[in-house]
Amino acid sequence: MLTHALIGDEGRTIDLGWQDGSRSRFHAMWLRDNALDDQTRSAGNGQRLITILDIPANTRIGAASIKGGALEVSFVPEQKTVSFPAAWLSANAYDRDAGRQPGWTGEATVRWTKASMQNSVPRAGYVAASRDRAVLGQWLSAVKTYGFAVMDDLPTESGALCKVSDLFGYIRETNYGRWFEVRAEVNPNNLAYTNLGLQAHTDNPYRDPVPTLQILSCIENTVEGGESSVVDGFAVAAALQAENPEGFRLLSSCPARFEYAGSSGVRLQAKRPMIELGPDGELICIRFNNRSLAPMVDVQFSDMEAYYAAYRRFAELIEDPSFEVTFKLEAGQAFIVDNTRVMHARKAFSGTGKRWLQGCYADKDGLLSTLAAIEHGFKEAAEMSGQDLNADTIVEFIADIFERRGAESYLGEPVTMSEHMLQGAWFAEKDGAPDELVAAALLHDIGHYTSEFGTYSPEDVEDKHHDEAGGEVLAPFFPPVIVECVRLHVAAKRYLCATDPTYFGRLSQASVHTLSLQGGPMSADEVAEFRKNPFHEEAVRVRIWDESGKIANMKTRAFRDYVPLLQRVVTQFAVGKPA
Ligand code: OGA
Ligand code: NM2
Ligand code: ZN
Repeated sequence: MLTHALIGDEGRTIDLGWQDGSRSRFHAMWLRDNALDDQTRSAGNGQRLITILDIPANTRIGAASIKGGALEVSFVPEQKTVSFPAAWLSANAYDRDAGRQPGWTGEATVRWTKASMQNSVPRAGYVAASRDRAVLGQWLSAVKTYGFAVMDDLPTESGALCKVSDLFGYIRETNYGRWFEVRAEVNPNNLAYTNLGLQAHTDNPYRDPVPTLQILSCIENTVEGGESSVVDGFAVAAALQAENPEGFRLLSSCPARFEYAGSSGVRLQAKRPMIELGPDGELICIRFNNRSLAPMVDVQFSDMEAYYAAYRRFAELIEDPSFEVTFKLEAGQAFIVDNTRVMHARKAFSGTGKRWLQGCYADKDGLLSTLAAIEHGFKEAAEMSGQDLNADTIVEFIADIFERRGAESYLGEPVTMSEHMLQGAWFAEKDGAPDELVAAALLHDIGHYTSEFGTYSPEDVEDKHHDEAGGEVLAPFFPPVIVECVRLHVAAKRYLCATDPTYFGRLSQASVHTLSLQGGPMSADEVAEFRKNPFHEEAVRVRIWDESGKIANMKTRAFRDYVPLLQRVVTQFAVGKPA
């Protein structure tokens, strides 16, 4: 809640007061640049439409007032009036003390040691993570918070590690390939490919930019030894800083050199510190790899002794068992590390048995983006018009939307929205479909009503497609098979058009028209990708009922008749879900 707004500094700043007595000042120029109106930002994608040069250099606040939980500001000389929601101002306030020590990290980072982590290693099953966005969200969130996580239940086949990166983003291909085999070889081009133990390290510090994630998966591990361990480089760096601030300063301010020239045609080199701080002192990256450290030539002669002492102490701390979390990867398990933070090691292993791992690199921006999108979806669902939505209230909430808005027309078809969805459910029932698929057919177009599921916010810049939007709002309450059928109902049409020669002929005129907007029939690659979805067959069935549900004046059940069925699937899902 805003309590006051005082223009200061001849309109160059404004001083806002909050209910709790705190204040935040903003600059006129900053507010103008960040205006939320659709002349300044595209309503569709949220991108800024103007440049700094479109804003007069002498921009001032001419008038300001608080109106209904928002700040209204008029800028001169533009004579432009815009409104900033209080929640937006509070979330974006920048008027606070700098006061952070070098080596700080944000709240999202939690440092760990063996004592805090060995018995609570973050993990998820692959099948659960691929079907349930909540499980995936928790797993990704652990990677963000702790810098590593284990994944269980992968297929024990070559390439399975790509399934892990597919969950959140993209593989970073390098000279080692899209992925690489990690097993003992006769003429290894890297000590990785021997049975030697490997000191805890980050991978590829000789690359710039460094790969920010590494996935290591296990197909077979029947050797003696060969355990994996991980060490929180941020925890070790903090320990070093506490006992030897000058050493920390040297490792973070002098560039080290890294290189790799182990195979022909490759001479990778990078000049970066072992402990990297951002421009504001934030701890952003650890690079530590004895195998590829090159001669250090950027440390002053007078600093070199102290630099080496600090490097040695850093290494001692890294080797200290109290920082190390150990596990032995079994066939079908993988782990992911934030390669800018968490170091990984392996113990030496014997010649008997077989150890076959595969590794790949990927990047954290994609992982964090996927996590943020999942969290945003859940938040939106939770905030639904201020209602407390849960397994007991969601069905009534949806019934209410149907009743209020079902009569809206279904564009280009001779039926209303609710007739269309009820017909789909009816055809599903007639085919003897299980409850889940009847529910999916009934709810498949719920994405046209997602504005009901959250308060409109000017930060909402996505122009979501109704299929994805529908899947997103249902995900917290309905089982994955329903969520996926809803999410894929447009894709299923494109799939059927590509794979069933008779299907196109069955499309209504309006559906033919939208098909081209939706990308036309799928390509062969898209078809292969679609078939990878564990629910693709169900999604196709739902699509066929969807297509049938466009009959004028057909008699169906009422939405109310489906409430018990919907409640059954919601309750079953809620009961089956871990707390
Ligand atoms: C590596 C590596 C781990 C392992 O190759 O860089 O860390 O368990 N390997 O073999
Ligand atoms: N491999 C496994 O960074 C490194 O050189 C560690 C990387 C060869 C891709 C090994
Ligand atoms: Zn490695």
